[in-house]
Amino acid sequence: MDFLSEIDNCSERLRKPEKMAPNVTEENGVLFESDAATPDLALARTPVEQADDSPRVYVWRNIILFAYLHLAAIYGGYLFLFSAKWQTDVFAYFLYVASGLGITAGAHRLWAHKSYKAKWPLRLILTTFNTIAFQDSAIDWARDHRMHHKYSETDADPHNATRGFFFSHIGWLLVRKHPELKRKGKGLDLSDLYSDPILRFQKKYYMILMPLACFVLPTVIPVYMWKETWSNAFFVAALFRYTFILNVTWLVNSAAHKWGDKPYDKSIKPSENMSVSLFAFGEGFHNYHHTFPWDYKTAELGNHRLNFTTKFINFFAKIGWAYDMKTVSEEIVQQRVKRTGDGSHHLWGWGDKDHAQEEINAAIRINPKDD
Ligand code: ST9
Ligand code: ZN
Ligand code: ZN
Repeated sequence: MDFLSEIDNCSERLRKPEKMAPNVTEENGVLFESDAATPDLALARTPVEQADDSPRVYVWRNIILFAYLHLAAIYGGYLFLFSAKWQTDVFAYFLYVASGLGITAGAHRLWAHKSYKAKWPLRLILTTFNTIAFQDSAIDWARDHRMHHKYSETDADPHNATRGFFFSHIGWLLVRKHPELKRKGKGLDLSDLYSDPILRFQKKYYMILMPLACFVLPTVIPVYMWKETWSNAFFVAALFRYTFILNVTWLVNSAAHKWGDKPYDKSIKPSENMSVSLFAFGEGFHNYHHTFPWDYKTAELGNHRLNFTTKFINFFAKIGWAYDMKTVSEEIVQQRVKRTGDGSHHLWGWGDKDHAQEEINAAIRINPKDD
């Protein structure tokens, strides 16, 4: 009987092989340069897309808070346009830039990816900016983001874009994390983050520092400094500004994992999305970024116009507070473009080094003259 039921089990498993090991995906993207296994810095195998059908466990506290936040932000947007003093609007814009940099130059490029190093005064500035952004402590942000790159588009990726636009945008913050993420996450090395006393301080006192930096001070400052109303200050400089930046950040996970060219690696979802880059200070060149995540520019050289974060880091490099910036050689980028790109690699114009000779020969030239 035992033997027969064992056979039954075996044939059942053979009929449904996906039930045997629903989460077989291991590393599904490079995180640090040391993860790369090919000379042009890719994984040894082609990344996969994977999501199982386990039920979502809703977190009603988050659903209610995010619903309120978005309604309040729409009202805040109206006040921003028609009611607030110009000083309040400028202040909200300043907070957008500062907290944006706390995410892009801080949590993302410095702490999640270690793509450059920063002396303590810059780390202090970035931690302050990061706290204004309220996207959880930089340590927790970097932990989730390392999972996002290492296990991209699988159940161990916190905002697995295989689950669709809504999930990768905001849905992932409304449900419990997938057990696969928690299991694989145990293998992450976060010792570099915990060795920084500034980051430890931020995490330890986050529930005091964050409300002050993100909501209380942005409301109190306009009221006391230029006699703004409490309501304009709260809805514009705190809630509208905060919600706006959240959505810009989430667009990198949703839109830039869905729409755009893939000049560096066509086997992955992340794409070059110019509109996202514009609002996210250079963080929308997402196909390049997932191909070479340790590059402090998160893009190829030449994209500086939309890459405010790179300018910010370069400025601090000039005064010595940022250093040891990692980047990728032109030669390796070209090898990847040729081997795994979708053929959309940009040419800046006639004579670009990537301009194929056949295209040059085939071009129609009016009154040609080579000087
Ligand atoms: C927010 C973050 O919005 C946005 C991040 C976006 C990332 C974008 C990246 C794009 C690139 C950069 C572009 C930047 C552009 C910026 C432009 C700016 C202009 N590894 O989390 P818990 C374990 S935040 C290892 O509670 P639940 C661990 O043991 C918005 N282990 O899971 C942990 O315990 P502990 C404001 C992990 O219970 C335990 O699981 N914040 C990992 O399933 C429990 O963890 C909110 O709204 C991991 N990665 O709850 C809060 N993760 O922590 C939202 C977990 O003690 N979050 N573990 O070590 C929550 O409420 C909850 O996390 C939850 C899941 C409900 C979503
Ligand atoms: Zn991504
Ligand atoms: Zn990243």
